[in-house]
Amino acid sequence: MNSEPPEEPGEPRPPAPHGKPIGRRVLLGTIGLGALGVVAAPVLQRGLEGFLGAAADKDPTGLTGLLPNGGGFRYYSVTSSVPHKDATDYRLTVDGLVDRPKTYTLDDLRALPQTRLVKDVQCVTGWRVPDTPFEGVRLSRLLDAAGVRAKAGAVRFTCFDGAYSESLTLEQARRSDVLVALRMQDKDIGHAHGGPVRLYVAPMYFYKSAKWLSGITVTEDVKPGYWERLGYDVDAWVGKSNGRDDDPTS
Ligand SMILES: Nc1nc2c(c(=O)[nH]1)N[C@H]1C(S)=C(S)[C@@H](COP(=O)(O)O)O[C@H]1N2
Ligand SMILES: [Mo]
Repeated sequence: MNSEPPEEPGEPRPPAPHGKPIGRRVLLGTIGLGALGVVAAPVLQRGLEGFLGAAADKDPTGLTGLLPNGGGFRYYSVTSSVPHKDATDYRLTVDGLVDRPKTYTLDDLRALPQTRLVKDVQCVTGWRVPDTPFEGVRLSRLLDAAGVRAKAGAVRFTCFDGAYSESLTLEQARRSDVLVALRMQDKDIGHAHGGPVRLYVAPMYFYKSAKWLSGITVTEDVKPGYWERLGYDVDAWVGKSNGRDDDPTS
């Protein structure tokens, strides 16, 4: 599996990690037929493809991404409701193939050195928010503190919405532009944007940036996340993964 973006945009994209990549339109058709059973309902209500993906389809220019709709961001949640957590009850657990599993409170995370990144946010359906500041703790710092074991190869992320998950290879997870983010747009991350803590994977499509982050588990191999089981790339490099080919708005 590639852990760095291909050098040239014209290079063949990396294969999906498990099986053949599914094009977005094929995926939409599949969901439309209800063939995905249990996942279809939440996807149709709130999900990337069912709701906003369909909106993006009606806007092949991608210009809706530039409209003043809450600073350009669109709200996504694959669940219809998500509990609210704050400094009193938020917890982030780091476990799996590590020597020192640990549970952090929000204050624990705030006390660690914070890194600020200002990059573009890019959703796979085409909308983009340029120059968005994110601040938080480098994921690599939390991994180093936990002591990743030699046989580990990947990291799995889970969320307190109870449904979403994401994955990175260990090499991707250790990049300096991957944050456990506490702040976005120079504010504490609010509930709608996945607060109090979300992942921020700057070089990849925004679906990698899991909201309402509650678990970081070091694993041997990549466990495909929510959208990845529906055909999206684990290696979701902006402009160089399967979002691009299928999406006229990106
Ligand atoms: N827990 C969770 N994280 C998630 C999602 C989600 O549905 N649930 N959607 C992803 C997608 S597809 C996008 S584009 C961004 C949207 O973030 P926003 O709601 O802050 O704009 O969150 C990503 N992280
Ligand atoms: Mo997205």
